[in-house]
Amino acid sequence: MSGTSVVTADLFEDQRAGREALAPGAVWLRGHAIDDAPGLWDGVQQVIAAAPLRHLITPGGQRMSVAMTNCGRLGWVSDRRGYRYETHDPESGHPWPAMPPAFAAVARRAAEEAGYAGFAPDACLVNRYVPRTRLSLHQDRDERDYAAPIVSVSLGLPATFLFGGRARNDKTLRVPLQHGDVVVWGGPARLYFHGVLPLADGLHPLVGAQRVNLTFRAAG
Ligand code: MD3
Ligand code: FE
Repeated sequence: MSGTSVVTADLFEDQRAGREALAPGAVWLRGHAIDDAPGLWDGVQQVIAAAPLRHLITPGGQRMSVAMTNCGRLGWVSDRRGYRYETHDPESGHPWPAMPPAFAAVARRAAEEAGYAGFAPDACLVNRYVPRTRLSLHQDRDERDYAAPIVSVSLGLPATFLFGGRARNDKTLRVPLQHGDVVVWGGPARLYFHGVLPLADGLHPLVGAQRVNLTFRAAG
């Protein structure tokens, strides 16, 4: 075998090693989007310029500590009336900004890698965490079809993700998500409870003192 082939084989092994099953249907692809991160980060700034990050209000009247915006045909919103997907940004009255082509490409490739060929997200929720921001345990149930997975991409500071089970009281697994990690949530895991612990202080060389998470959804 030539030296080049050996190197190629080793890289392949490493990539497979970066793949971990977290639960039935949930596949953690460590570092899968690391080379895409600068392009994704550019896209995030364009989206935020068109549809600024904002703190949504829960139906119970609480201000969410995570700041959010969306791109794609549909965007997730919350207010006193409930949780839902909308075609227009309620702050501006304009359609949500288009999904940058690089976003859809990364989501599609990751889904395919996890066994979901043909994933075509119509919504991308952008979540921004600064230190001490947390996301309490919840399920994602506002999408039309639970057969499609949700693909998440982490950028910036690391976070501890909590991954539970079908019931709110099920014990939770702690997953240290890092810049460039992608997780595909399909199958039974699609409806499992999950959340994010308060973000720790830090400074990321590309993203700064924050974490941005992209979740790609087939919502409509
Ligand atoms: C497991 N976001 O936006 S991404 C969310 O890091 C959300 O911002 C978190 O939970 C974040 O709803 C976690 C990982 C994730 C996203 C959706 C899931 C995990 C999931 C849906 C079902 C099961
Ligand atoms: Fe969620």
